Amino acid sequence: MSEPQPTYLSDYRPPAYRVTHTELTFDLDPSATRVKARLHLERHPEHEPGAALELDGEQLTLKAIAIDGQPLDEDEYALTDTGLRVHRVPQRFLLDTEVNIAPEANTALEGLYLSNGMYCTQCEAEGFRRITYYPDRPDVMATFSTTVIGDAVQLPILLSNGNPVERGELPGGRHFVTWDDPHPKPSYLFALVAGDLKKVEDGFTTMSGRDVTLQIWVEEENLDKTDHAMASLKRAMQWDEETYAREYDLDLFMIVAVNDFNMGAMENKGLNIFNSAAVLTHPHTATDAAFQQVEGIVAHEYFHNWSGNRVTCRDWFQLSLKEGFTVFRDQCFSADTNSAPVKRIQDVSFFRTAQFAEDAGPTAHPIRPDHYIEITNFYTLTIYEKGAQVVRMLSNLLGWEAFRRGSDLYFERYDGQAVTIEDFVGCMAEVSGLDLSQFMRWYSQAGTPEIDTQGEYDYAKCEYRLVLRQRTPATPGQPDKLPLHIPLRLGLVGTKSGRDLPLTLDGESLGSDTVIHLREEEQEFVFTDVSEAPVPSLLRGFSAPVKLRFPYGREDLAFLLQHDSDDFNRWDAGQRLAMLALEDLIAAHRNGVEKVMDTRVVEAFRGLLATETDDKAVLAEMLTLPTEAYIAEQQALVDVDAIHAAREFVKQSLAAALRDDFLRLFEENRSDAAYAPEPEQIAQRSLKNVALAYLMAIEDDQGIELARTQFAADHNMTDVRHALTLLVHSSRTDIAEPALKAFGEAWAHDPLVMDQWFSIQVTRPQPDALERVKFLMDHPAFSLKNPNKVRALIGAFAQNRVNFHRLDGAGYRLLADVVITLNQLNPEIAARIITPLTRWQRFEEPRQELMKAELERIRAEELSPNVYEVVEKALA
Ligand code: B3K
Ligand code: ZN
Repeated sequence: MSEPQPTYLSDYRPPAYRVTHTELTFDLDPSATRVKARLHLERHPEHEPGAALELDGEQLTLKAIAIDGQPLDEDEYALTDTGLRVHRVPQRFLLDTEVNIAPEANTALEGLYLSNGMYCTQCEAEGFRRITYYPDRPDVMATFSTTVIGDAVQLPILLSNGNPVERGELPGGRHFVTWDDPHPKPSYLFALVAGDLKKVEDGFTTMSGRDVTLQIWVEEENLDKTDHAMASLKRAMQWDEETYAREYDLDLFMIVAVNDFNMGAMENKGLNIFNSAAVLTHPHTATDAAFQQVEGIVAHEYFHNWSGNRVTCRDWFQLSLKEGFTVFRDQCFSADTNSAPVKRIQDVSFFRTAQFAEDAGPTAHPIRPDHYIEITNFYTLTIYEKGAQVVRMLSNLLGWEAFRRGSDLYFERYDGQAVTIEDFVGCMAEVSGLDLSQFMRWYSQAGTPEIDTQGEYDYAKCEYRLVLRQRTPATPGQPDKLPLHIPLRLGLVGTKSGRDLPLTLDGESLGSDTVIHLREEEQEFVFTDVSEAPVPSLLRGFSAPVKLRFPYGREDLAFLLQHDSDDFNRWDAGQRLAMLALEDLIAAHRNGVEKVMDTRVVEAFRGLLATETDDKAVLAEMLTLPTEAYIAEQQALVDVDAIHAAREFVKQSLAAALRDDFLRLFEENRSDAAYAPEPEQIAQRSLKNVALAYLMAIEDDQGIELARTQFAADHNMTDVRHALTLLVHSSRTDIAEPALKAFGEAWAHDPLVMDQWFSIQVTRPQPDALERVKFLMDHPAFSLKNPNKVRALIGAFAQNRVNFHRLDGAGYRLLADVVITLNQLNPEIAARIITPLTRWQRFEEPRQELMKAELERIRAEELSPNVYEVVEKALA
């Protein structure tokens, strides 16, 4: 393989030829599927006559090619590894091609492949070029007509985008269905599914009174696991009508569940294809978190119908245009259907751990990158989650009403077009009159801005002075950064009253909760008429994706934890307080000094446990300590063992000091009610399970017994999995092993439960975790060809802080071995699973050297562009 070359945003040119209509015929066969394509092409008005026709195509065997019915001579076109060029074409013409492809040999799971005997496709971003020769770029939008032919017995169901218009029998036991998709779409939204599938059907009447048939297609044994996805889909359809006035536009909406899938799901027009893990749920097989995730992903893919499909991206540099906006939409939907503060807490906590780490690592990139080698590597937390944070900032800057007008304008003006981030932000500027030019830097500048804040109360003048300084650290390729426009939501909480104080800035009174705009490198804000000394509550609701430092004392944080009117910041104050204690303990561990628990944390927790609360889900979050991964993010250099020891110590100290409170909490929140994935029940279960985790922290007989009983009661997967995890992660092998064995045997037939069984074992802190991974890689339920299995076993192990980072380097070696194998089988997954190794600079010696050595070993292989790009960056 030659060295892969980058693609640059600055090289964008409109396509020379556009496709107005695409006719496809698939004659399905595992080793030789025949794909006939008839493309209706015409030259783009901006292009000179005589431009050659360039089509993308990979791993295709060309059998026939003709223009306007005339077969081409060999000297009239040229074939390369990446496509096909026809030297001379008319202004308007029909191109007919016929190619052969081999779905059964497709382990990359891009293009057309086989999963459990079922044919399916994944075309985003550039998979369609593995199906047929085509201008495989999002700014070419065509209507599609697709005929699928297959064996009538093995493949009774034949699906594609749009509406079925014709079906019939064919000789040799074959049959066909023709589908028509009237909405022009880019090739990345094409989909085909064929297999022995069963459906669950329901309906939805849109706001204009049209009846839409909703279908979820699954393998027969999963028919009982579709209720929640169907209910979520209907809620999402309703929500998008109520919130954005967006209505569905076909008569049929289908979801198909497949076992082998590289990511969560795909928004193909009218035919969403889902990883079975992102759609199937049952109280006995899926946890509350999985139920909520399914709801969010079903909604996300559905919302793409407008933000992505009707209005799509001009090129892949604009990926965040559809992903950032759609994540923002699904986050708001989930906040409206569940506990809004908890949704925010969970999203932010994940963001600050994982996206901040990406921004601080060698693959840091802006929300709109300016070059890439392999676009598949750019489906990142930055594009998705930071992109969503930026849209959220826009919605807050404009206010909901103006933001809605901006989104209406965007959908109306650009319907059926492929557009850019400027087009989107332009609509927001146009409807609001705001100058968003500085704001645009959020899209081009990588890295997490850091804000240093100082605050001072002047008793004599009754003034509170806030000084803010922003700085974005250098990231690869971007040494110098400009100041960003950062909206900071805040309040001042009076230390006497415990209430939000009225805010007056420059003579203007702003209520008790306001947004200030930081635009300069350094800015001062003086609040007047502040009647008592306040503690500032800053960055409420995480109003901007930044790291904010303020020299809070522990009393200040305990105070905010008790009094802040913003639930998110109450939670955050608790996290900051715990972090201060954890930092002391990490230092003590490193210096070999005896660890002493900070009583203020204990008292703060006691306070939380003593107060009545109406949102149990928020309380459960407040009682949860920062994860080891989050703590690691806060350290200059990561000392894995010290972090683990410190966190365990805090957990055990809290458990010992507050044992009776946790026991009471556990008992009060136990319930025998039939399982329902409803917010109140979920909240109650999380609170009970947080309590159980503390009770198990000291591993006394009573804690063990409660976990054992909860596991044995087998009431629902949330409780069973939590109890089993606590047991397996404890030192009580005598109880854990039989439970694990029983669970593994009972669920051997269910791949999604087996994924959980794998993860539970390989995340245990005990030193045998790595040996278990090796052992389980030979388990009949494991396969490196299945991305879910790779994530459940290898991905989960790489999150096992103490064992992945073993000082003998065996954890790193194991991951590198898997990357080397997957580089051949499935480059997309290989380039993802390697991430933890790329963060080597964050660790202390000797770990740095060990990790680097494994990256170098990978680099010596013949690499796919995907892995090549990541490894080169990591070692640069
Ligand atoms: N748009 C898809 C992701 C495609 C990833 C391709 N490697 C799912 C989503 O974001 O909805
Ligand atoms: Zn998406």
